[in-house]
Amino acid sequence: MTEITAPKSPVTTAEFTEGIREQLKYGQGVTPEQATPADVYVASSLVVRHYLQDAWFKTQQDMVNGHTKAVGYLSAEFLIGKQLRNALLNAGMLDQFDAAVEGLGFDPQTVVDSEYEPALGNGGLGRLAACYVDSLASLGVPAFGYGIQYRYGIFRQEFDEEGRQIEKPEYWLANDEPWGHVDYNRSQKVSFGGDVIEKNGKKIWKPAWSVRAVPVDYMVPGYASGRVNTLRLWSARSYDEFDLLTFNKSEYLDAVKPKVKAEDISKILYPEDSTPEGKQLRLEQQYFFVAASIQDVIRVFYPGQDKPDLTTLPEKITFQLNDTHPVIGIPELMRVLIDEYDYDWDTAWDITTKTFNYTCHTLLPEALEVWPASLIGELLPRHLDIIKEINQHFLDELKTKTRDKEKIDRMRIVTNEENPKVRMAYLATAGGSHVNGVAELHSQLLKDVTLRDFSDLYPDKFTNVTNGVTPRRFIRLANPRLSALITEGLGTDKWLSDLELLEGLVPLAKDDEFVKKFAAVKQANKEDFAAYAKREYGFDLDPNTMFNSMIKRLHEYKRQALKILALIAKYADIKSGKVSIDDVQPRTVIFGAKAAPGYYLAKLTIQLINNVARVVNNDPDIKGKLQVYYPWNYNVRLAQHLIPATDLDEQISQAGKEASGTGNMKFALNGALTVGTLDGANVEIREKVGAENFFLFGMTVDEVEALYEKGYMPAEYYERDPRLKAAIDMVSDGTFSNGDRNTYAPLVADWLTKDWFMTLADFTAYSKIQSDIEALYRDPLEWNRKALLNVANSGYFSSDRSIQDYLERIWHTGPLA
Ligand code: DL6
Repeated sequence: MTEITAPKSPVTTAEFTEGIREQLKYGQGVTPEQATPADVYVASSLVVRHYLQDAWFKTQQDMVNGHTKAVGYLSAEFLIGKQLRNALLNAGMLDQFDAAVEGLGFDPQTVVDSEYEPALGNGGLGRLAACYVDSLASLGVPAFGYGIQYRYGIFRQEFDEEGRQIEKPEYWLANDEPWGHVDYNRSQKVSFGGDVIEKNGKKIWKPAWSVRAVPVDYMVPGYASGRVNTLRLWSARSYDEFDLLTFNKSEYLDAVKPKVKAEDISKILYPEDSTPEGKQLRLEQQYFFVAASIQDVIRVFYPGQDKPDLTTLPEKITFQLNDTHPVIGIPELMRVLIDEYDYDWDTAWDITTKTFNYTCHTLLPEALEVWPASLIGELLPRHLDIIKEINQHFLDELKTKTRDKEKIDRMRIVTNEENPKVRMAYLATAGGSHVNGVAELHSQLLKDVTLRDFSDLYPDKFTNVTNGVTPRRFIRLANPRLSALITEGLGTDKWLSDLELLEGLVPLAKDDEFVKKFAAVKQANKEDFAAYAKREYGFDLDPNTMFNSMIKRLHEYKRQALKILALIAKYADIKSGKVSIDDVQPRTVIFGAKAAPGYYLAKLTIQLINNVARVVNNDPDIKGKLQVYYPWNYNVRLAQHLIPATDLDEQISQAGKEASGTGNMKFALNGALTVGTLDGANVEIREKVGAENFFLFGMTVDEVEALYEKGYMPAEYYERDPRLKAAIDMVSDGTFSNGDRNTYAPLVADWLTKDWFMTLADFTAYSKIQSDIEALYRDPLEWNRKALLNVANSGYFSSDRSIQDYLERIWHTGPLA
């Protein structure tokens, strides 16, 4: 008998129906007959909120009145994805919703699809934050996610006639947004600019301007935990609707300028990912949300107290800094403690270092934020003072730990140069209790390379927490067929909150009948995806081909170029007759990726992929055996459709560059096989699923380093491998640019002369592994057996496990009693 442990629903179908009717009537002002699916979506969301309200109150009360330290997850990005279905699942109301909506004459899927996706993140880092708030609530750990409610999320990607990326604003708040509760009565004041004066030996900051930080609260219901946490996203509002003095001079437009400037702070998410960014507005955003969050925590945990005992702060909350973006929180907490609550330096530093921890999400040195001290001084003059003082104290401490002057100099938080800079990763490492990387390999490289001096002198600060993903959204919601089969195989659905139970599927990989059922699930998902791609993009995918996906940000280190060059080489093989078309294993390659708007080579790669797709898909010689599709505007929704339908996943970054990856985990959990390098979490995935169930290729971190050391000459690889040469020549000769030889010249020049991420050096190995992949795919039973073993052995990659690791290694707290 199958044990179903789904969360107990707080509502009956009749109550849900009545709730929708009420909301339609009093909220939307329409009758059920007049209502559109979008109206029903809004009404249903409000019904869900209504039934979560008591659990939300109780969670907050227990958090404030109890003795369990809370977690404050500070993140500039929360890529939460659509809310309704996820909230219904976690709160146990899915069936009631479906029945109620159908009863009112609507299709539940159409209603759910009416939700506009909040795209408040660039990629992995923001999506991880969303998985973590889900897991925190599901484990019953009291927590706040703190971030920004950007009015414009990551841009909407379109392609023009030439296949180039066009960026369009993503105004996701243009429609009703029923999830965010705007709480004007709990706003906070955040100030900027001005001067620091000294009075009676005390420094006093006289800011020049302020904005009002208004919290917009999103409920985060845990799966079957009965707990509802809060994601508090700050929205910037102006205090000065009008500057009346200016207005009286009849300069109307100037009069609204202060409002516009203040509100600009939460207007737009920076569309950068792993690229340096030095804009003032970004620093304003960072300070804006952390300053508001710190004040908010004091309000929540020390209500109504003029002189709270903030030495107890580290017992109330632990702040996790999600990358360097919120690191300005360290000097801010120091400022609050010293300037506003009169603590001395040492006490303030003790509180601060016990309260903060830092997660690093990159290995690219250029992605570690470094701010010009002058900019910080202009915007936050008191903070610059404090940072300089932290730097001085830190240097003094280092002198007690080492005599190596060069090392001490290398570790400066504020650099010693004419125009000094503040290294935010160093500030975070010095100012927090723990530093973690996001996969074993990444954490090791952080210690050995990026933060080596720090790990030498402070080895105990460093730890690892391998990333994870929530099985609720990425298996149960994205892949209902597989979920049902897992539950059938295990005889329980408890795996949704204890993912390591998937191991129970291992013996079933020997059962051909079960493997065939598993194969049937994949096939049905592929057919669904083909229908979705037709509907949404007009693509004609053949579900009887291998679906091979590469979805992630477009970045040179991730090496979409390797994939497209291998594809071109295959095309050239067929065209030249080197490979008979009858021997070609039919394959559909699907890309999904946005490039930062200013990232020229990445955007040129997008153009190339689109044009390879155009040429290959329309070439009658190929007879549909090789198809390339690039659905635009890759987002969480597309991921949820594509991942369950994928046979082969690409994780082919240069070893030592991808911090972790989380797509790799989602694919393995949905029964795709991975072709990948020994990079990021691939290393652990391969260990868990078994080397024989993973297609490994390419140089290792050590080999990459050795080649850099020796002097890398990409042109040698071009000359050495005729298939690579043929592929690059086709890019140069205008095959994919209507005969124009200039279009891709910068890309080709980069490959042949620079190729920093060694795409060319790994090409031959990557091409070779393709024959193993194709040979296995020709044996569906064996392929699916291995794919099933991927599912069975990937339970470790649940974000619930990651959160358990954070609780034990870093936060030292747990669930509410
Ligand atoms: O940790 C989440 C995610 C990792 O899975 C990716 O490997 C990593 O590239 C990404 N990092 C960033 C940081 N960019 N910056 N700065 O997005 O984090």
